[in-house]
Amino acid sequence: MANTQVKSTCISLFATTVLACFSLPSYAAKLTASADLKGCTDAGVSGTATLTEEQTDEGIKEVTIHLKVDGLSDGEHAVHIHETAACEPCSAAKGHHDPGPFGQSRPDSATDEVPASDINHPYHMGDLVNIEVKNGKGNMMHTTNRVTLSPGRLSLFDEDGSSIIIHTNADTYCDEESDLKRGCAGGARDACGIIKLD
Ligand SMILES: [Cu+2]
Repeated sequence: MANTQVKSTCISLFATTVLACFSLPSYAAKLTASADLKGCTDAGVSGTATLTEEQTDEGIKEVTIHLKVDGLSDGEHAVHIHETAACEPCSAAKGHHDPGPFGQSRPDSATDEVPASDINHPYHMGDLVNIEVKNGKGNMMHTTNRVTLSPGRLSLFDEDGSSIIIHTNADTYCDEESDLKRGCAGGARDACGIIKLD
């Protein structure tokens, strides 16, 4: 009797070990990156972003972005991944991450005399959702399959890297049929952080 019990315990332990071995690779495959954000004009603004890539059972790569920011004005602010790993000045981050081939990456035309005719917005690969700031604190969690951390056509780590930008105003998601309304992608830039692989 005692022997049988020991045997069945061993079998179930074995089964647990095998299951654990099979589920390990999905954890090991997680790729992570992060960014420290600083204010573009206000030194009182700071934030962090963490980015985690996971693969679905079908092999689709999804990146979950967790963004926290302190010191911005209350309300909604546009958030995008911009096309260059540079934040000094914040305009150095250039337009929105968009490997194309059809789009232009520059929808921010609040100060331009002629609006940019960038009809790809809000469908650039780097276009995210607004972050809401309450009592000076903002928190956003968003999952996208438009970008990857791993190598490939949608990778944020292309030859000139990428940055994350928080804008002064909300992204109204610009659904005009032709030229976009000036500033519909959030206008001026409030905070920027270069995205780096962990
Ligand atoms: Cu932007």
